[in-house]
Amino acid sequence: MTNPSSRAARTDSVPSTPGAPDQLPVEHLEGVLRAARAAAPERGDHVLILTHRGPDPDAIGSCEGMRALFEQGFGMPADVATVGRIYRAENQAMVRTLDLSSRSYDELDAKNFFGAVLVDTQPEFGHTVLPDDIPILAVFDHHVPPKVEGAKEYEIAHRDVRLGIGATATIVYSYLRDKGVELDPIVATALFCGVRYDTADLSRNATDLDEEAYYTCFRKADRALIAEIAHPPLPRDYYRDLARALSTARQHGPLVLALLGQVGHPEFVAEMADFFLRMKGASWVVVGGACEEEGEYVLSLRTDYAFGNAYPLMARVLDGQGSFGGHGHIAGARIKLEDLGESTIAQCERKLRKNTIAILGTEEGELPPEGRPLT
Ligand SMILES: [Mn+2]
Repeated sequence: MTNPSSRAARTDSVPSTPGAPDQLPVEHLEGVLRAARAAAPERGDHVLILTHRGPDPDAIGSCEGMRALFEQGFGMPADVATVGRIYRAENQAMVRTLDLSSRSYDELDAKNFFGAVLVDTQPEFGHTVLPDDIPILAVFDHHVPPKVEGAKEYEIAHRDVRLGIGATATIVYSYLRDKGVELDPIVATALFCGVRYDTADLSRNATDLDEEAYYTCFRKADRALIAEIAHPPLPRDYYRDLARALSTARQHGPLVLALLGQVGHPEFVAEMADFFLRMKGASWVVVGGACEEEGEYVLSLRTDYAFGNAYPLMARVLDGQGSFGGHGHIAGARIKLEDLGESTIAQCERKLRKNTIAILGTEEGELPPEGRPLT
């Protein structure tokens, strides 16, 4: 997740690393885990590693790095568990080509674990499922925590949230480095992909530590696997959805609007938003699609560097419907649908189109409401 406009401020911000001033974060973490293990002899000796729903490369890479830290650095068996399917071809390729093993969250037996850690997310975030009966001992993240009135605040013994850092994988890398764990090619590749995708190859939000993680991991990584992950085979459905996105999208002055009806998965909506924003003359983009598995209409909004904040625009597009979040030039939203019938989706899209065009109307003057096809 990125916010280019606040790069300078974020890069200079002081990391909130836990522990005493003369103690390395990894020493504090190890102490927390050992104490929790000793305090709960009736529980299993495994640590559970969790991340947000629909994990991205930074989340997946951070999980694998953590697993290496616990197993090789601390001698503690660790399991990674994920919630929700991984859809994007690049992310699936990462799991497949690196042969990463993660368990489905639903199949876990809680008593095997004396504690859990969260990477690339925080317990207060809505897109994160927390275990009922496993204590969360540590959190590693680089996102700004949400301010929700009256929301539960979690007491976490080791909370390492560094807003200045480009990727959680970078934070995890620093623990492995400080503990002296030798990175094998799989772990190095996983961490490299995390830093690479969250910082766009160090082009945004990248600190000196991100740079160190990126180059060190790259040197130890398997380059053939990196190439495979960057250019994975795409399913036939992908081309069908792409053709529809291209024919459905309309340009209204600086806006590209593409409401796609039903789509295969939510990641496709975000991917198309990024894709359309690259069009010359496009300053902001709204893409939406209904996802059967989620029973929701998913929206992605992007603005270019000069255009400004995505968040207030998304508020106007939704006009009170659904839930949304965002920062900088990126915003995402979800609207619960009663059913996924054609007419329900069409009605939802009519409203969204009207709200979006209304924003233009006030800023761009007279524009044809039907817009101009891209192709
Ligand atoms: Mn991240």
